[in-house]
Amino acid sequence: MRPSWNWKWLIVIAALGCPHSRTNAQTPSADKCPRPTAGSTVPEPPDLRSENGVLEVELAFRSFAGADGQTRYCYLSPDGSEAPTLRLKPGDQLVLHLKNELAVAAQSKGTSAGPSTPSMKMGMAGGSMAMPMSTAAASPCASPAMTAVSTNLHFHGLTIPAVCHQDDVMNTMIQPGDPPFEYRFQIPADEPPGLYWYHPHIHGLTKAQVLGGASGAMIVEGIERTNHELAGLPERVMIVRDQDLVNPNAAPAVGIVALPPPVLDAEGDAMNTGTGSGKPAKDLSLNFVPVPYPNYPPAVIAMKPSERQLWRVLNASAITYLNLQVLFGNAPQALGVVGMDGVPVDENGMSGDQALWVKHVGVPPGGRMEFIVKGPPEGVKGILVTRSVNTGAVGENDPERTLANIVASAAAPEPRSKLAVSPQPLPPATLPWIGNTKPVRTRRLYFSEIPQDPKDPNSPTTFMITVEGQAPKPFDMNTTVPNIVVQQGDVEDWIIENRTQELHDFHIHQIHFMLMDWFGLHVDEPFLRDTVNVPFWDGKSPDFPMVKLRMDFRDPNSVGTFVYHCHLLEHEDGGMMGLIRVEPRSQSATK
Ligand SMILES: [Cu+2]
Repeated sequence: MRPSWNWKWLIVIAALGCPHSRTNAQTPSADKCPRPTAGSTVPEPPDLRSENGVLEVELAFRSFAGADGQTRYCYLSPDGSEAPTLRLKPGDQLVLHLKNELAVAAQSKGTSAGPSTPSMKMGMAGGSMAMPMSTAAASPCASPAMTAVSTNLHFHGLTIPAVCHQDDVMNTMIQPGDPPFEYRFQIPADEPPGLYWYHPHIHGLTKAQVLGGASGAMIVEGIERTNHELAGLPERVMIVRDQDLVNPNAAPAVGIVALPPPVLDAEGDAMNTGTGSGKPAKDLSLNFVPVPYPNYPPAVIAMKPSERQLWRVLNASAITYLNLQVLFGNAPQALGVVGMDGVPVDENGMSGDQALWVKHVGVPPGGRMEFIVKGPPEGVKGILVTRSVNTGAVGENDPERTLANIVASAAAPEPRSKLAVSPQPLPPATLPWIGNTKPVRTRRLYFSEIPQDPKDPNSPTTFMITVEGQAPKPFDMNTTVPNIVVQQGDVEDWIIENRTQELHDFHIHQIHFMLMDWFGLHVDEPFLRDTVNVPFWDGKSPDFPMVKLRMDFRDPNSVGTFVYHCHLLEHEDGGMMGLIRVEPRSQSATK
Protein backbone atom coordinates (compact mmCIF):
# COMPACT_ATOMS: atom_id res chain seq x y z
CA MET A 1 0.00 0.00 0.00
CA ARG A 2 1.28 3.39 -0.90
CA PRO A 3 0.61 6.34 1.40
CA SER A 4 -0.76 9.45 -0.18
CA TRP A 5 1.77 12.30 -0.12
CA ASN A 6 0.99 14.57 2.67
CA TRP A 7 0.98 18.33 2.11
CA LYS A 8 2.10 18.97 5.67
CA TRP A 9 5.59 17.61 5.34
CA LEU A 10 5.99 19.04 1.89
CA ILE A 11 5.65 22.38 3.60
CA VAL A 12 8.16 21.33 6.21
CA ILE A 13 10.78 20.26 3.65
CA ALA A 14 10.55 23.61 2.00
CA ALA A 15 10.27 25.61 5.18
CA LEU A 16 12.88 23.96 7.37
CA GLY A 17 15.35 26.65 6.47
CA CYS A 18 12.96 29.48 7.25
CA PRO A 19 10.29 28.85 9.87
CA HIS A 20 8.41 32.00 9.02
CA SER A 21 8.48 31.25 5.31
CA ARG A 22 9.79 33.82 4.07
CA THR A 23 44.53 35.14 9.49
CA ASN A 24 48.08 36.67 8.81
CA ALA A 25 50.77 35.47 6.43
CA GLN A 26 52.37 32.18 7.29
CA THR A 27 54.82 32.18 4.42
CA PRO A 28 54.51 33.83 1.06
CA SER A 29 55.39 30.48 -0.51
CA ALA A 30 53.18 28.21 -2.59
CA ASP A 31 49.50 28.30 -1.74
CA LYS A 32 48.79 25.05 0.03
CA CYS A 33 45.05 25.40 -0.35
CA PRO A 34 44.51 26.97 -3.79
CA ARG A 35 40.94 28.10 -4.38
CA PRO A 36 39.14 29.18 -7.57
CA THR A 37 38.45 32.85 -8.21
CA ALA A 38 35.05 34.49 -7.92
CA GLY A 39 32.91 34.09 -11.02
CA SER A 40 34.56 30.82 -12.09
CA THR A 41 32.77 27.80 -13.45
CA VAL A 42 31.90 25.54 -10.55
CA PRO A 43 34.38 22.66 -10.66
CA GLU A 44 33.43 19.15 -9.62
CA PRO A 45 35.32 17.97 -6.56
CA PRO A 46 37.83 15.25 -7.45
CA ASP A 47 36.52 11.69 -6.98
CA LEU A 48 38.23 8.79 -5.26
CA ARG A 49 36.38 5.53 -5.89
CA SER A 50 36.61 2.20 -4.15
CA GLU A 51 38.01 -0.69 -6.16
CA ASN A 52 37.40 -4.35 -5.36
CA GLY A 53 35.61 -3.38 -2.17
CA VAL A 54 38.29 -1.08 -0.77
CA LEU A 55 39.06 2.62 -0.94
CA GLU A 56 42.47 3.51 0.46
CA VAL A 57 43.09 7.22 0.78
CA GLU A 58 45.93 9.39 2.01
CA LEU A 59 45.00 12.89 3.08
CA ALA A 60 47.26 15.61 4.40
CA PHE A 61 45.49 18.23 6.52
CA ARG A 62 47.10 21.62 5.95
CA SER A 63 46.44 25.25 6.69
CA PHE A 64 47.38 28.32 4.75
CA ALA A 65 47.05 31.99 5.59
CA GLY A 66 45.46 33.63 2.55
CA ALA A 67 46.11 37.17 1.34
CA ASP A 68 42.73 38.17 2.80
CA GLY A 69 44.04 37.33 6.28
CA GLN A 70 41.83 34.28 6.68
CA THR A 71 43.23 30.89 7.51
CA ARG A 72 42.22 28.22 5.03
CA TYR A 73 42.22 24.56 5.89
CA CYS A 74 42.41 21.81 3.32
CA TYR A 75 42.49 18.08 2.84
CA LEU A 76 44.97 17.25 0.10
CA SER A 77 45.55 13.90 -1.54
CA PRO A 78 49.07 13.07 -2.79
CA ASP A 79 48.22 14.21 -6.33
CA GLY A 80 47.36 17.65 -4.97
CA SER A 81 43.60 17.36 -5.35
CA GLU A 82 41.67 19.07 -2.59
CA ALA A 83 38.77 17.76 -0.52
CA PRO A 84 38.09 14.70 -2.68
CA THR A 85 34.69 13.04 -2.76
CA LEU A 86 35.04 9.55 -1.31
CA ARG A 87 32.83 7.14 -3.24
CA LEU A 88 32.13 3.69 -1.84
CA LYS A 89 29.49 1.01 -2.17
CA PRO A 90 27.65 -0.45 0.79
CA GLY A 91 29.85 -3.12 2.37
CA ASP A 92 33.10 -1.53 1.10
CA GLN A 93 35.99 -0.77 3.38
CA LEU A 94 37.47 2.70 3.78
CA VAL A 95 41.10 2.99 4.87
CA LEU A 96 42.01 6.65 5.31
CA HIS A 97 45.42 7.82 6.47
CA LEU A 98 45.17 11.35 7.84
CA LYS A 99 48.40 13.28 8.36
CA ASN A 100 48.06 16.39 10.45
CA GLU A 101 50.36 18.93 8.78
CA LEU A 102 48.98 22.04 10.45
CA ALA A 103 51.70 24.55 11.17
CA VAL A 104 51.97 25.26 14.89
CA ALA A 105 53.51 28.70 14.26
CA ALA A 106 50.61 29.81 12.09
CA GLN A 107 48.13 29.23 14.84
CA SER A 108 49.79 31.28 17.55
CA LYS A 109 49.65 34.63 15.74
CA GLY A 110 46.00 35.37 16.15
CA THR A 111 44.68 33.79 13.01
CA SER A 112 41.03 32.91 12.94
CA ALA A 113 41.97 29.51 14.29
CA GLY A 114 44.20 30.80 17.06
CA PRO A 115 43.49 30.30 20.72
CA SER A 116 42.51 33.94 21.15
CA THR A 117 39.45 33.70 18.93
CA PRO A 118 35.97 34.09 20.34
CA SER A 119 35.04 30.51 19.55
CA MET A 120 37.99 29.27 21.53
CA LYS A 121 37.18 31.54 24.41
CA MET A 122 33.64 30.35 24.34
CA GLY A 123 34.78 26.80 24.21
CA MET A 124 36.86 27.38 27.29
CA ALA A 125 34.16 29.39 29.01
CA GLY A 126 31.87 26.60 27.99
CA GLY A 127 33.74 24.16 30.14
CA SER A 128 36.10 22.67 27.58
CA MET A 129 39.32 21.08 28.54
CA ALA A 130 42.59 22.85 29.19
CA MET A 131 44.45 23.54 25.97
CA PRO A 132 48.17 23.44 26.48
CA MET A 133 50.16 24.25 23.34
CA SER A 134 52.38 21.22 23.85
CA THR A 135 52.22 18.56 21.21
CA ALA A 136 53.75 15.91 23.46
CA ALA A 137 53.41 12.47 21.95
CA ALA A 138 50.43 10.51 23.23
CA SER A 139 48.20 7.93 21.70
CA PRO A 140 45.81 9.76 19.38
CA CYS A 141 43.12 7.36 20.64
CA ALA A 142 43.35 8.66 24.19
CA SER A 143 44.76 12.11 23.84
CA PRO A 144 44.93 13.68 27.29
CA ALA A 145 44.59 17.21 25.99
CA MET A 146 44.05 19.04 22.76
CA THR A 147 46.01 21.86 21.23
CA ALA A 148 45.00 24.62 18.88
CA VAL A 149 46.28 22.46 16.00
CA SER A 150 44.71 19.14 16.98
CA THR A 151 42.35 17.55 14.52
CA ASN A 152 40.32 14.41 13.86
CA LEU A 153 37.51 13.30 11.55
CA HIS A 154 33.81 12.73 11.91
CA PHE A 155 32.00 10.79 9.17
CA HIS A 156 28.70 12.63 9.31
CA GLY A 157 25.66 10.42 8.80
CA LEU A 158 27.29 6.99 8.70
CA THR A 159 26.00 4.32 11.06
CA ILE A 160 29.45 3.10 12.06
CA PRO A 161 30.79 2.49 15.58
CA ALA A 162 31.87 5.51 17.66
CA VAL A 163 35.26 4.01 18.45
CA CYS A 164 38.82 5.11 17.76
CA HIS A 165 39.92 4.55 14.14
CA GLN A 166 36.24 4.67 13.14
CA ASP A 167 34.00 7.54 14.26
CA ASP A 168 35.09 8.61 17.74
CA VAL A 169 35.34 12.35 18.33
CA MET A 170 35.57 12.37 22.14
CA ASN A 171 39.06 10.95 22.61
CA THR A 172 40.67 10.90 19.17
CA MET A 173 42.98 13.86 18.64
CA ILE A 174 45.70 13.87 16.05
CA GLN A 175 48.61 16.26 16.55
CA PRO A 176 51.10 17.69 14.08
CA GLY A 177 54.09 15.39 14.19
CA ASP A 178 52.00 12.29 14.79
CA PRO A 179 52.44 9.62 12.14
CA PRO A 180 49.54 9.35 9.67
CA PHE A 181 46.48 8.29 11.65
CA GLU A 182 44.56 5.37 10.21
CA TYR A 183 40.78 5.39 9.94
CA ARG A 184 39.58 1.93 8.94
CA PHE A 185 35.96 0.86 8.79
CA GLN A 186 33.36 -0.87 6.69
CA ILE A 187 30.44 0.99 5.17
CA PRO A 188 27.56 -1.10 6.56
CA ALA A 189 25.99 -3.35 3.93
CA ASP A 190 22.63 -1.75 4.74
CA GLU A 191 23.84 1.87 4.81
CA PRO A 192 21.30 3.84 2.76
CA PRO A 193 22.78 5.14 -0.50
CA GLY A 194 23.27 8.89 -0.60
CA LEU A 195 25.39 11.87 0.34
CA TYR A 196 27.44 11.86 3.55
CA TRP A 197 30.46 13.96 4.51
CA TYR A 198 33.63 14.23 6.55
CA HIS A 199 34.87 17.10 8.68
CA PRO A 200 36.97 17.69 11.81
CA HIS A 201 35.23 17.52 15.16
CA ILE A 202 37.46 18.82 17.95
CA HIS A 203 35.16 20.47 20.48
CA GLY A 204 36.23 24.11 20.70
CA LEU A 205 38.02 24.11 17.31
CA THR A 206 35.42 22.71 14.96
CA LYS A 207 34.10 26.02 13.72
CA ALA A 208 37.52 27.49 12.85
CA GLN A 209 38.58 24.43 10.85
CA VAL A 210 35.27 23.95 9.03
CA LEU A 211 34.97 27.68 8.32
CA GLY A 212 38.45 27.47 6.78
CA GLY A 213 37.22 24.83 4.33
CA ALA A 214 37.86 21.54 6.14
CA SER A 215 35.12 19.37 4.69
CA GLY A 216 34.52 16.92 1.89
CA ALA A 217 31.73 14.78 0.51
CA MET A 218 31.29 11.06 0.80
CA ILE A 219 28.91 9.10 -1.40
CA VAL A 220 27.46 5.71 -0.65
CA GLU A 221 26.72 4.61 -4.20
CA GLY A 222 23.44 3.24 -5.47
CA ILE A 223 20.81 5.96 -4.94
CA GLU A 224 19.45 5.09 -8.42
CA ARG A 225 18.55 1.65 -7.01
CA THR A 226 15.83 3.32 -4.94
CA ASN A 227 14.16 5.37 -7.61
CA HIS A 228 13.65 4.69 -11.31
CA GLU A 229 13.55 8.40 -12.05
CA LEU A 230 17.29 8.48 -11.39
CA ALA A 231 18.37 5.81 -13.88
CA GLY A 232 21.07 7.17 -16.14
CA LEU A 233 21.03 10.74 -14.79
CA PRO A 234 24.26 12.70 -14.73
CA GLU A 235 25.07 13.68 -11.15
CA ARG A 236 27.10 16.48 -9.60
CA VAL A 237 28.25 17.20 -6.07
CA MET A 238 27.85 20.75 -4.83
CA ILE A 239 29.32 21.79 -1.50
CA VAL A 240 28.34 25.11 -0.02
CA ARG A 241 30.86 26.36 2.53
CA ASP A 242 30.96 29.60 4.48
CA GLN A 243 33.87 31.77 5.53
CA ASP A 244 34.52 35.10 7.19
CA LEU A 245 33.58 38.07 5.01
CA VAL A 246 36.22 38.99 2.45
CA ASN A 247 34.93 42.60 2.41
CA PRO A 248 33.62 43.07 5.96
CA ASN A 249 33.61 46.86 5.78
CA ALA A 250 31.80 47.26 2.47
CA ALA A 251 28.36 48.85 2.39
CA PRO A 252 25.56 46.67 1.04
CA ALA A 253 25.26 46.92 -2.74
CA VAL A 254 22.42 48.37 -4.79
CA GLY A 255 18.77 48.27 -4.08
CA ILE A 256 18.90 48.53 -0.32
CA VAL A 257 17.13 51.60 0.99
CA ALA A 258 17.46 52.94 4.53
CA LEU A 259 18.77 49.71 5.98
CA PRO A 260 19.88 50.10 9.59
CA PRO A 261 23.62 49.66 10.17
CA PRO A 262 24.44 46.03 10.96
CA VAL A 263 24.57 45.02 14.60
CA LEU A 264 27.36 42.57 15.34
CA ASP A 265 27.09 39.74 17.84
CA ALA A 266 29.73 38.52 20.28
CA GLU A 267 31.51 36.65 17.47
CA GLY A 268 31.58 39.73 15.25
CA ASP A 269 28.92 38.33 12.90
CA ALA A 270 26.16 40.52 11.46
CA MET A 271 22.95 39.81 13.30
CA ASN A 272 19.66 39.01 11.62
CA THR A 273 18.17 42.21 10.17
CA GLY A 274 14.76 40.61 9.73
CA THR A 275 14.68 42.14 6.23
CA GLY A 276 16.15 39.30 4.18
CA SER A 277 18.93 41.60 3.02
CA GLY A 278 21.91 43.52 4.36
CA LYS A 279 25.35 42.33 5.34
CA PRO A 280 25.55 38.56 5.77
CA ALA A 281 27.20 36.98 8.78
CA LYS A 282 29.44 34.94 6.44
CA ASP A 283 30.41 34.73 2.79
CA LEU A 284 29.51 31.57 0.89
CA SER A 285 31.33 29.51 -1.71
CA LEU A 286 30.16 26.82 -4.11
CA ASN A 287 32.76 24.06 -4.50
CA PHE A 288 35.22 26.68 -3.24
CA VAL A 289 34.23 29.30 -5.87
CA PRO A 290 33.68 32.32 -3.59
CA VAL A 291 30.54 34.42 -3.86
CA PRO A 292 31.58 37.34 -1.67
CA TYR A 293 29.54 40.16 -0.20
CA PRO A 294 28.61 42.87 -1.21
CA ASN A 295 28.21 42.21 -4.97
CA TYR A 296 27.97 38.40 -4.87
CA PRO A 297 29.56 37.73 -8.28
CA PRO A 298 27.81 34.47 -9.20
CA ALA A 299 29.68 31.29 -9.96
CA VAL A 300 28.82 29.55 -13.23
CA ILE A 301 27.11 26.19 -13.59
CA ALA A 302 27.28 24.94 -17.18
CA MET A 303 24.63 22.44 -18.31
CA LYS A 304 23.36 21.05 -21.57
CA PRO A 305 19.99 22.68 -22.42
CA SER A 306 17.04 21.17 -20.53
CA GLU A 307 19.18 18.30 -19.23
CA ARG A 308 17.98 16.54 -16.09
CA GLN A 309 20.69 16.06 -13.48
CA LEU A 310 20.89 14.85 -9.91
CA TRP A 311 22.34 17.58 -7.72
CA ARG A 312 23.82 16.33 -4.48
CA VAL A 313 24.05 19.41 -2.27
CA LEU A 314 25.89 19.52 1.05
CA ASN A 315 25.64 22.50 3.38
CA ALA A 316 29.13 22.33 4.91
CA SER A 317 28.76 25.82 6.37
CA ALA A 318 29.82 26.42 9.94
CA ILE A 319 26.86 28.65 10.75
CA THR A 320 24.94 29.57 7.57
CA TYR A 321 21.49 28.27 6.73
CA LEU A 322 20.55 27.71 3.11
CA ASN A 323 17.18 27.89 1.45
CA LEU A 324 17.94 26.93 -2.14
CA GLN A 325 15.93 27.74 -5.19
CA VAL A 326 16.48 27.46 -8.95
CA LEU A 327 14.84 30.19 -11.05
CA PHE A 328 14.46 30.64 -14.80
CA GLY A 329 13.84 34.35 -15.18
CA ASN A 330 11.69 35.02 -12.12
CA ALA A 331 10.03 31.62 -12.12
CA PRO A 332 11.01 29.14 -9.39
CA GLN A 333 11.57 25.68 -10.86
CA ALA A 334 10.44 22.36 -9.41
CA LEU A 335 13.16 20.42 -7.64
CA GLY A 336 12.56 16.69 -7.20
CA VAL A 337 13.97 15.75 -3.82
CA VAL A 338 15.03 12.09 -3.76
CA GLY A 339 17.37 11.99 -0.77
CA MET A 340 17.88 13.86 2.46
CA ASP A 341 20.77 13.54 4.92
CA GLY A 342 22.04 10.48 3.05
CA VAL A 343 18.75 8.62 3.12
CA PRO A 344 16.47 8.13 0.09
CA VAL A 345 13.04 9.68 0.62
CA ASP A 346 11.35 6.33 0.11
CA GLU A 347 13.22 4.76 3.00
CA ASN A 348 9.96 3.60 4.53
CA GLY A 349 9.79 1.06 1.71
CA MET A 350 6.27 2.04 0.76
CA SER A 351 6.74 4.94 -1.54
CA GLY A 352 9.28 3.88 -4.14
CA ASP A 353 9.94 5.90 -7.24
CA GLN A 354 8.66 9.10 -5.71
CA ALA A 355 10.40 12.40 -5.77
CA LEU A 356 9.09 15.26 -3.64
CA TRP A 357 8.61 18.11 -6.07
CA VAL A 358 9.14 21.39 -4.27
CA LYS A 359 10.04 24.96 -5.25
CA HIS A 360 12.76 25.48 -2.64
CA VAL A 361 14.69 23.39 -0.14
CA GLY A 362 15.88 24.42 3.31
CA VAL A 363 19.28 22.96 4.17
CA PRO A 364 20.59 23.57 7.69
CA PRO A 365 24.35 23.47 8.36
CA GLY A 366 25.39 19.80 8.13
CA GLY A 367 22.30 18.84 6.11
CA ARG A 368 22.21 17.30 2.61
CA MET A 369 19.58 17.46 -0.08
CA GLU A 370 19.72 15.40 -3.26
CA PHE A 371 17.32 16.55 -5.94
CA ILE A 372 16.56 16.33 -9.63
CA VAL A 373 17.03 19.60 -11.52
CA LYS A 374 16.13 20.30 -15.11
CA GLY A 375 18.48 22.75 -16.75
CA PRO A 376 17.21 25.84 -18.58
CA PRO A 377 16.51 25.66 -22.31
CA GLU A 378 19.11 27.25 -24.56
CA GLY A 379 18.93 31.02 -24.34
CA VAL A 380 17.07 31.08 -21.00
CA LYS A 381 18.89 32.43 -17.97
CA GLY A 382 18.83 30.21 -14.90
CA ILE A 383 20.08 31.07 -11.44
CA LEU A 384 20.71 29.16 -8.22
CA VAL A 385 19.91 31.32 -5.21
CA THR A 386 19.71 30.92 -1.49
CA ARG A 387 16.69 32.78 -0.23
CA SER A 388 16.94 34.61 3.05
CA VAL A 389 16.51 32.60 6.22
CA ASN A 390 14.93 34.17 9.27
CA THR A 391 17.22 32.93 12.04
CA GLY A 392 15.42 34.78 14.86
CA ALA A 393 16.05 38.00 16.74
CA VAL A 394 19.49 36.98 18.01
CA GLY A 395 20.47 34.78 15.04
CA GLU A 396 22.97 35.62 12.31
CA ASN A 397 22.01 37.41 9.11
CA ASP A 398 21.49 35.01 6.20
CA PRO A 399 20.25 37.30 3.41
CA GLU A 400 19.11 36.32 -0.06
CA ARG A 401 21.92 35.96 -2.60
CA THR A 402 22.51 34.44 -5.99
CA LEU A 403 25.11 31.70 -5.82
CA ALA A 404 25.42 30.80 -9.50
CA ASN A 405 24.23 31.52 -13.00
CA ILE A 406 23.07 28.36 -14.74
CA VAL A 407 24.22 28.61 -18.32
CA ALA A 408 22.71 26.25 -20.87
CA SER A 409 24.82 25.33 -23.86
CA ALA A 410 25.02 22.28 -26.10
CA ALA A 411 28.80 22.44 -25.68
CA ALA A 412 28.65 22.19 -21.87
CA PRO A 413 30.65 19.21 -20.62
CA GLU A 414 28.73 16.38 -18.98
CA PRO A 415 29.31 15.89 -15.27
CA ARG A 416 31.94 13.24 -14.59
CA SER A 417 29.52 10.71 -13.09
CA LYS A 418 26.36 9.18 -14.40
CA LEU A 419 24.01 6.98 -12.41
CA ALA A 420 23.50 3.40 -13.62
CA VAL A 421 21.05 3.05 -16.50
CA SER A 422 19.52 -0.29 -15.39
CA PRO A 423 20.09 -0.47 -11.66
CA GLN A 424 19.14 -3.49 -9.58
CA PRO A 425 16.43 -2.34 -7.16
CA LEU A 426 17.64 -2.16 -3.56
CA PRO A 427 16.16 -4.90 -1.37
CA PRO A 428 13.54 -3.63 1.08
CA ALA A 429 14.65 -2.68 4.58
CA THR A 430 14.87 -5.59 7.01
CA LEU A 431 13.65 -3.64 10.04
CA PRO A 432 10.07 -2.40 10.32
CA TRP A 433 9.63 1.25 9.33
CA ILE A 434 10.40 3.32 12.41
CA GLY A 435 7.14 5.21 12.06
CA ASN A 436 5.35 1.94 12.76
CA THR A 437 7.32 1.14 15.91
CA LYS A 438 6.34 1.99 19.46
CA PRO A 439 8.73 4.21 21.39
CA VAL A 440 9.78 2.80 24.76
CA ARG A 441 9.94 6.26 26.32
CA THR A 442 9.81 9.98 25.62
CA ARG A 443 12.54 12.41 26.69
CA ARG A 444 12.57 16.19 26.58
CA LEU A 445 15.66 18.21 25.82
CA TYR A 446 16.02 21.93 25.37
CA PHE A 447 18.41 24.43 23.83
CA SER A 448 19.23 27.43 26.01
CA GLU A 449 21.71 30.32 26.06
CA ILE A 450 22.99 32.53 28.84
CA PRO A 451 24.61 35.81 27.80
CA GLN A 452 27.16 37.02 30.35
CA ASP A 453 25.30 40.34 30.43
CA PRO A 454 21.63 39.76 29.66
CA LYS A 455 21.29 43.40 28.52
CA ASP A 456 24.19 43.16 26.09
CA PRO A 457 23.77 40.94 23.03
CA ASN A 458 27.50 41.38 22.40
CA SER A 459 28.54 39.76 25.65
CA PRO A 460 29.97 36.24 25.44
CA THR A 461 27.30 33.57 25.53
CA THR A 462 27.20 30.14 27.10
CA PHE A 463 25.38 27.62 24.92
CA MET A 464 23.69 24.53 26.32
CA ILE A 465 21.50 21.58 25.41
CA THR A 466 19.97 20.05 28.51
CA VAL A 467 17.96 16.92 29.24
CA GLU A 468 14.92 18.09 31.19
CA GLY A 469 15.43 17.37 34.87
CA GLN A 470 19.23 17.73 34.69
CA ALA A 471 21.13 20.87 35.68
CA PRO A 472 21.86 23.03 32.61
CA LYS A 473 25.58 23.24 31.95
CA PRO A 474 27.78 23.59 28.90
CA PHE A 475 29.42 20.45 27.58
CA ASP A 476 32.58 19.32 29.34
CA MET A 477 34.97 17.26 27.20
CA ASN A 478 36.37 15.70 30.36
CA THR A 479 33.06 14.17 31.29
CA THR A 480 32.63 10.42 31.18
CA VAL A 481 29.09 10.46 32.54
CA PRO A 482 26.55 10.37 29.73
CA ASN A 483 23.50 12.65 29.84
CA ILE A 484 21.40 9.91 28.30
CA VAL A 485 21.68 6.12 28.49
CA VAL A 486 19.79 4.02 25.96
CA GLN A 487 19.68 0.31 25.26
CA GLN A 488 20.47 -0.84 21.74
CA GLY A 489 17.28 -2.01 20.07
CA ASP A 490 15.18 0.72 21.62
CA VAL A 491 13.23 3.35 19.80
CA GLU A 492 12.57 6.59 21.69
CA ASP A 493 10.73 9.83 21.08
CA TRP A 494 12.70 12.98 21.84
CA ILE A 495 11.08 16.38 22.13
CA ILE A 496 13.64 19.09 21.46
CA GLU A 497 12.59 22.54 22.61
CA ASN A 498 14.20 25.82 21.66
CA ARG A 499 14.16 28.28 24.57
CA THR A 500 16.25 30.85 22.70
CA GLN A 501 15.50 33.52 20.15
CA GLU A 502 17.59 31.98 17.38
CA LEU A 503 17.47 28.83 15.27
CA HIS A 504 19.36 25.79 16.41
CA ASP A 505 20.23 22.78 14.33
CA PHE A 506 19.92 19.49 16.22
CA HIS A 507 22.30 16.73 15.06
CA ILE A 508 23.14 13.34 16.52
CA HIS A 509 26.04 11.12 15.53
CA GLN A 510 25.72 7.45 14.52
CA ILE A 511 21.93 7.32 13.97
CA HIS A 512 19.09 8.86 11.99
CA PHE A 513 15.68 9.92 13.24
CA MET A 514 12.22 10.53 11.87
CA LEU A 515 10.62 13.94 12.24
CA MET A 516 7.14 13.47 13.75
CA ASP A 517 6.13 16.99 14.78
CA TRP A 518 7.60 20.27 13.67
CA PHE A 519 6.58 23.66 15.00
CA GLY A 520 3.20 22.32 16.16
CA LEU A 521 2.54 20.51 12.90
CA HIS A 522 2.15 16.72 12.94
CA VAL A 523 4.18 15.59 9.94
CA ASP A 524 5.25 11.93 10.29
CA GLU A 525 7.78 12.30 7.49
CA PRO A 526 8.19 9.04 5.57
CA PHE A 527 11.97 9.47 5.51
CA LEU A 528 14.86 10.08 7.91
CA ARG A 529 17.19 12.89 8.85
CA ASP A 530 20.32 13.32 10.96
CA THR A 531 20.15 17.10 11.22
CA VAL A 532 17.04 19.18 11.84
CA ASN A 533 16.23 22.79 12.40
CA VAL A 534 14.52 23.67 15.68
CA PRO A 535 12.43 26.87 15.29
CA PHE A 536 13.30 29.88 17.44
CA TRP A 537 11.22 31.33 20.27
CA ASP A 538 9.66 34.73 19.59
CA GLY A 539 10.30 35.93 23.15
CA LYS A 540 6.58 36.18 23.95
CA SER A 541 4.71 32.92 23.37
CA PRO A 542 3.87 30.94 26.51
CA ASP A 543 5.20 27.76 24.90
CA PHE A 544 8.60 27.20 23.39
CA PRO A 545 8.79 25.89 19.81
CA MET A 546 9.70 22.25 19.59
CA VAL A 547 10.27 19.33 17.28
CA LYS A 548 9.43 15.71 18.10
CA LEU A 549 11.82 13.11 16.76
CA ARG A 550 11.62 9.32 16.72
CA MET A 551 15.14 8.18 17.53
CA ASP A 552 16.30 4.84 16.12
CA PHE A 553 18.77 2.92 18.30
CA ARG A 554 18.06 -0.45 16.70
CA ASP A 555 21.28 -0.74 14.70
CA PRO A 556 23.95 -2.74 16.56
CA ASN A 557 26.56 -0.25 15.27
CA SER A 558 24.95 2.42 17.46
CA VAL A 559 26.33 0.72 20.59
CA GLY A 560 28.88 3.03 22.21
CA THR A 561 29.27 6.54 23.55
CA PHE A 562 28.80 9.50 21.23
CA VAL A 563 27.43 13.03 21.03
CA TYR A 564 24.45 15.07 19.96
CA HIS A 565 24.78 18.80 19.45
CA CYS A 566 23.77 21.93 17.63
CA HIS A 567 25.40 21.94 14.17
CA LEU A 568 25.87 25.70 14.25
CA LEU A 569 29.49 25.09 15.08
CA GLU A 570 30.06 28.13 17.29
CA HIS A 571 27.22 26.85 19.41
CA GLU A 572 28.68 23.35 19.54
CA ASP A 573 32.16 24.74 20.33
CA GLY A 574 30.52 26.94 22.96
CA GLY A 575 28.99 24.03 24.87
CA MET A 576 25.75 23.08 23.09
CA MET A 577 26.52 19.36 23.09
CA GLY A 578 25.56 16.31 25.15
CA LEU A 579 26.78 12.75 25.59
CA ILE A 580 24.75 9.59 25.01
CA ARG A 581 25.68 5.98 25.75
CA VAL A 582 23.94 3.18 23.86
CA GLU A 583 24.40 0.01 25.88
CA PRO A 584 24.51 -3.41 24.28
CA ARG A 585 21.22 -5.20 24.46
CA SER A 586 21.32 -7.49 27.48
CA GLN A 587 21.24 -11.25 26.94
CA SER A 588 17.81 -11.49 28.55
CA ALA A 589 16.37 -8.90 26.22
CA THR A 590 17.76 -10.59 23.11
CA LYS A 591 15.46 -13.07 21.50
CU1 LIG B 1 22.66 26.31 17.80
